[in-house]
Amino acid sequence: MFQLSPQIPSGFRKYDHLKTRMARAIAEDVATGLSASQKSIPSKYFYDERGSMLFEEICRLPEYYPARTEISLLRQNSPSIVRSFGHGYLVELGSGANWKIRYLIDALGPEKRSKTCYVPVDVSSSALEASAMELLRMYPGFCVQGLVADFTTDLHLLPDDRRKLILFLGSTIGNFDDAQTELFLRALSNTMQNEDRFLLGLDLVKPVEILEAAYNDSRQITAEFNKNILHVVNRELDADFNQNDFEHLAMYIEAKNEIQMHLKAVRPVEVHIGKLHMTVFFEEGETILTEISRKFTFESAEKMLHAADLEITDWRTDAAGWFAHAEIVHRNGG
Ligand code: SAH
Ligand code: AVI
Repeated sequence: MFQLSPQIPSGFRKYDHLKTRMARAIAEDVATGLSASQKSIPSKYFYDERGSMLFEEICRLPEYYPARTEISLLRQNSPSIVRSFGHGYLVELGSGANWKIRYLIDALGPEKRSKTCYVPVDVSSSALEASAMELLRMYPGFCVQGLVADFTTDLHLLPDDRRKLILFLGSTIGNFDDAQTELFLRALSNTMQNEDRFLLGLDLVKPVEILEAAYNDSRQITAEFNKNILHVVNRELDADFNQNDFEHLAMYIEAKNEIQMHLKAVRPVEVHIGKLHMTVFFEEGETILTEISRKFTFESAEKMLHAADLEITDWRTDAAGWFAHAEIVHRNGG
């Protein structure tokens, strides 16, 4: 991947690692997911241009507390996070609209900013490019090196010629199941040098009414977001899903500490997926699992991180204890 020359370049560069691989990946993932007894489609396919915009709208909803709660944490704590980082690479995994990084870039101040390069990593090339341009309008001359890549498989592409602060915000780690979490944290841990830092945003366990309202908003934007995955499959794989055949379902499974989002068939449905030469049948009431969103406690976070040789050095929550930022080092470093 890119490494910086002694002179930090200003402006935007993009490295697209997915260009040729995405079409094959979605075909394989959808074929596997829709052949299982609990049908599923991976949540990373929400985020085409429309899906990324719908997610931004979700972040502005009154019911979706994670976004504003995390922003309040960043507003308060960015100066101290930046003090312990210094300068180097600010790597943001699943960077989306880049709203949150601005608090850290502001906290860097002009001198450290001139020695820092922002590396947004996202599957959504459109979101990555649009938000990089917006960032450069706000911070002319800043260095932004975007990486279009899948953070579940491509962390080896991260640069390693300077100190890194790796950010994984929004509790996106909650969208992984156990096996994906383990693989992801192990790969991340392997990319971390002694002096690197990892800032992880985690949505915490809380009363079920608050959690379920966040995924069942009154304007039904989350329902639109959920159904957008059917548009993506129709477009990418020449399928004929009809949105009206499915309804949005989101519920908290207390035994697993996770929200599950499904699309439920409201009648018997037959779908043809042209590029897969596949026909899929749904009984009335049958669902497609589109996302899990796990909720954490300090103990569960510490356990998953320890398993990957990662150590929490700071744990900050808002006053209500709804959302946390864990600052993390490699256990052999720190
Ligand atoms: N970090 C932002 C956005 C969270 S939404 C925030 O906190 O508001 C999740 C983001 O991760 C989206 O931008 C989506 O495109 C990206 N994403 C989802 N799965 C991904 C994957 N496997 N690899 C890279 N990016 C992914
Ligand atoms: C990106 N991710 C952490 C969000 C979440 O809350 O799990 C995605 C989302 N799904 C529905 N609303 C928001």
